[in-house]
Amino acid sequence: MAAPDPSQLKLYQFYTCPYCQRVRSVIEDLELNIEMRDTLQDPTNREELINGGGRSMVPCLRIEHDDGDVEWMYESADIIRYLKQNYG
Ligand SMILES: N[C@@H](CCC(=O)N[C@@H](CS)C(=O)NCC(=O)O)C(=O)O
Repeated sequence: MAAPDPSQLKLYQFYTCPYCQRVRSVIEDLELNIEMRDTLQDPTNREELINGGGRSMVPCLRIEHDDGDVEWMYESADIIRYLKQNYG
């Protein structure tokens, strides 16, 4: 499946989480414009994450594929690999 446009990606995260920092740093390096959804500052984002992905753990990358399918990717290492492979 082709990688979606970065506007179709949302990163659920919060500022002080070290795993989130690693992912944000790669996003910065790749100069990707990805919407950040802070789960500590905005409880609505946390609810969305739990309802959609099944867990409150961050980071989590919400990927909306071109066919409308939504994927919730947990684990910083998996997210970093996905970003580098598809947008690097
Ligand atoms: N193995 C995970 C660890 C992520 C993790 O431990 N995140 C913490 C914040 S730093 C968390 O979300 N804890 C709360 C929870 O699991 O609901 C990764 O590399 O992404």
